[in-house]
Amino acid sequence: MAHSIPTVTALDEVYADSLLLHGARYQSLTEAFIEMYGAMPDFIARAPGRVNIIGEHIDYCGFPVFPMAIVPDCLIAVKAVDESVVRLANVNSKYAAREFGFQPGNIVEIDASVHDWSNYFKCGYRGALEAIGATTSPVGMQCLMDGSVPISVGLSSSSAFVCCAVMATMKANGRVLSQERVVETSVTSERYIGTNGGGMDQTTSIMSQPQSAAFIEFSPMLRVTPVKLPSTTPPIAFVIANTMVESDKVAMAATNYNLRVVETRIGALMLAKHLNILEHSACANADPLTFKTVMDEYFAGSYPGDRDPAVLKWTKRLAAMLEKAGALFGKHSQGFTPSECADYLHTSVDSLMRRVDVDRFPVRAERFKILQRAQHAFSEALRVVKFRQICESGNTSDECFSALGSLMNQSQDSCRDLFECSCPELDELCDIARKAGSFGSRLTGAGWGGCSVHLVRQDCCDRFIATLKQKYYSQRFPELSDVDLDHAVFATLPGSGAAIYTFA
Ligand code: NG1
Ligand code: MG
Repeated sequence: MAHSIPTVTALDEVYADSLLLHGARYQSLTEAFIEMYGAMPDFIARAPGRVNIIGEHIDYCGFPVFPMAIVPDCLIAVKAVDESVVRLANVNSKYAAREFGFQPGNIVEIDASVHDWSNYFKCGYRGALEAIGATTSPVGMQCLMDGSVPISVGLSSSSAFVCCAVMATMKANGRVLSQERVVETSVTSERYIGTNGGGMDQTTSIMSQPQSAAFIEFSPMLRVTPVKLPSTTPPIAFVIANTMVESDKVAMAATNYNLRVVETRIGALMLAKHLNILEHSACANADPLTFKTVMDEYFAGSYPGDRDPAVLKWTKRLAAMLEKAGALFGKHSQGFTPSECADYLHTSVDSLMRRVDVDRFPVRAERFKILQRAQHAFSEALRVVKFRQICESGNTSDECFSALGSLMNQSQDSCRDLFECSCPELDELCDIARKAGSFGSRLTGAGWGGCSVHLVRQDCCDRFIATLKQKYYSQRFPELSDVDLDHAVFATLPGSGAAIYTFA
């Protein structure tokens, strides 16, 4: 049966680039939707994945990060219907269709211990209903998803999905909230899955501007500044290379991701105590207390650096924090036991653990390596600020790219040695990449596997990628097909942020 399908249109013309790139995908998603549900969808929601250029594991410390949206994305075609059920299907037959009913007034339960692709949708769905206060009489929804972000490799397929579900649910229920509210809702929603994430991925997905990376500040409030990457001839590109080591962030959360969050939080409490500001209301009432808040409070008021240009101010303040952290934690390079931390803070282990959310996000560790985590966080924050400054300097010489690359390399070293979130495959891939001509190479996303990102001149990309295939992939993963390889390693430029598409 032939259907005449109206053309998909972008609500806002800045988002038209995604349509140009993926017009065919939108049309075939629409056709598949009609095939499945027998009617046109009302709209298609789109949210992209991201690659983090620099600023790893510091979003939850309150420090700025510098990611960009990528072209691969999550699309959900949606029709609002008059029944108390949400139907969710995927164009990829690997993911079986799901449906869940809802009772007026009841929230949707998410069992994070049972891994299922629909959990991410449920997170976004539940968060969106809570945000718009529509838990009593939401509409039913027919949904069909098409995702192109590789899964579990640090490119934020999860956040793309959650953000998309949040937008889809809000739109289906006739509500439009500000971008900031959508971000906030998506961040809280994704925590239902069991990881205590920062806000980088959702902010990038929702708020990225076309052709720009995003300098994201979280504190004192969320602010996104689009930053153009230096434009040169020949231009530069970021090559993403997947180690093919899957890192299951949810399953490993207690010893990896959530543990790092806890280590930085306890570090912030102890540092505030050391600086005699823990009782100040800015620190006492902060939930959570982050390194950034401690730094701001310590320098609040009459610090002479207040009149300095931004980069100089950051440099002075972060250097001072590094020194203070060194003085406080330096003798404990083996880490602190939970009771050592509690004693220092004159509190009990139980109440300290509650303060850092361990009841909601359990962790497992004998010792917290606070010195190393603090050193990473403060030095990484400085690298982010410097990276942005170079991008905005207007300098497009090779020296400028070497300087950017060197910051990326330092970030990788810090992730490997201080934050301990790299792995042998990531280290090896970065090594090979630097020898193959990247200006800089590092892991991207949470780490412990997943993807790496490399700054490369665009006219060298093909040769660069060929070298990685030969030296890394054919050695470690000779079974990969050419198609697999094209998904594993590819060049990318900044894509645009999330949008809702309707039909002309
Ligand atoms: P991944 O695991 O790559 O999606 C996570 C966090 C980010 C950030 C990075 C590390 C979520 C949704 N994402 O990303 O907030 O902390 O790790 O920089 O938890
Ligand atoms: Mg993720």
